[in-house]
Amino acid sequence: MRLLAILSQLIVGTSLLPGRYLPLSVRGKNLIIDTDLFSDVDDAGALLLAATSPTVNLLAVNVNHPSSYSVLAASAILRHYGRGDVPIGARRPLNNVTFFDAWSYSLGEFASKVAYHYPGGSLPWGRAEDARDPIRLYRKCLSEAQDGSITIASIGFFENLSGLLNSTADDYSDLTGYELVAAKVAELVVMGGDYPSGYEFNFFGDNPQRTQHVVNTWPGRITFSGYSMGLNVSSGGRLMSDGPSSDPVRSAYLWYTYNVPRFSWDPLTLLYAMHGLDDIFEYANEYGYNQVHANGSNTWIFDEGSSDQHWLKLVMSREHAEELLDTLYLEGAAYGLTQSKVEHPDL
Ligand SMILES: *[C@@H]1O[C@H](CO)[C@@H](O)[C@H](O)[C@H]1NC(C)=O
Ligand SMILES: *[C@@H]1O[C@H](CO)[C@@H](O)[C@H](O)[C@H]1NC(C)=O
Ligand SMILES: *[C@@H]1O[C@H](CO)[C@@H](O)[C@H](O)[C@H]1NC(C)=O
Ligand SMILES: *[C@@H]1O[C@H](CO)[C@@H](O)[C@H](O)[C@H]1NC(C)=O
Ligand SMILES: CC(=O)N[C@H]1CO[C@H](CO)[C@@H](O)[C@@H]1O
Ligand SMILES: [Ca+2]
Repeated sequence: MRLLAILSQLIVGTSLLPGRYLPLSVRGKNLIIDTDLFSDVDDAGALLLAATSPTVNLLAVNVNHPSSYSVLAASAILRHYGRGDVPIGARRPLNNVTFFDAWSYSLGEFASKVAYHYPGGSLPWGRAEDARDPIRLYRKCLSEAQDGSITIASIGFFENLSGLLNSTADDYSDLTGYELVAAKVAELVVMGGDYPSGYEFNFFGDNPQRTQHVVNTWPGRITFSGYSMGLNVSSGGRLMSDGPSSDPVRSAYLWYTYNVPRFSWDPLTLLYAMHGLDDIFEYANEYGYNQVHANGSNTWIFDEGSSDQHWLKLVMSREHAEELLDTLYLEGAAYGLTQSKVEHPDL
């Protein structure tokens, strides 16, 4: 009954079926995600999109928040969508901190609950320390890939990426971190900052020096997804109301927002990282580059001599973007029902 209900939902939404947004050129795109998966649930939505996309080759997920629960939640979510094979790296030292919304008191905590209620995958409950070293994992994936073939989606902090840039030759590669990135990474897609200038949490909330290091010295193309764009698009409502009750990302949204659709910073960033501009986005600028200051604020420098950095803006209406994300979440959740090898609680 539940499946039938979902299927009829999807048929009603066919005008937005994701197939329409998948240019053949991006099939098999190699993607690595660097996520905090801690204070906001939008990382969970982003992981759902990437784990269930038929066109993405998800090579690794690195977690850039040191909570062990973030790491275990990543494992739980990947496993649910049949991607328990995707290696997970964790920033160290790990701690057992949980999110508490001491700012608005309206939001709940989801990472430890997802980790506890959906335990499993490569890092089951209590086994966060088994996660890989994120720098080693980056170096392994990059060294094994063809030149210019990797997209990295950064949807959190910059500790691991900064560490990657600073890394030196090892058994995976003779190249330094800068050389490896320059050779292998086609594009870094960053959720962070505001455009053309602003002061946003991912850039200042952890260690702005790391942000400066990564954004100001990255040797290659970067595309930014800014605060205002994600703030304009709310998603997750239909996943909460109509999604399967065994879905961990649906549960995460419910625990976090208590049924209120949530801003879509990370899911929009993943849409671009997976599909490019397509009919969804356009570049808001022709040239210039982003500069991050010591306090984590950012300013666009309109330098005509620089053209490999852009920030995104939506070309579809916000309503259309919301409907697209909600449809993709429901499709991903339906796919999860076919992939999950274990009984999950109906929460
Ligand atoms: C976190 O909790 C786990 C499981 O209870 C425990 O093994 C680990 O030592 C804790 N880590 C820290 C840093 O307290
Ligand atoms: C890497 O080196 C840069 C420049 O010395 C420094 O600013 C940055 O903090 C370092 N990153 C890490 C993760 O240690
Ligand atoms: C947010 O949406 C409104 C209404 O569609 C639009 O006018 C505005 O430009 C959008 N802002 C951004 C940053 O996308
Ligand atoms: C951060 O530093 C920059 C450059 O010094 C400055 O222009 C900006 O006003 C500062 N922003 C905040 C929020 O402190
Ligand atoms: C906090 C943390 O674990 N940071 C690490 C990120 O990666 C670099 C390179 O391995 C380490 O030096 C940092 O300690
Ligand atoms: Ca995030």
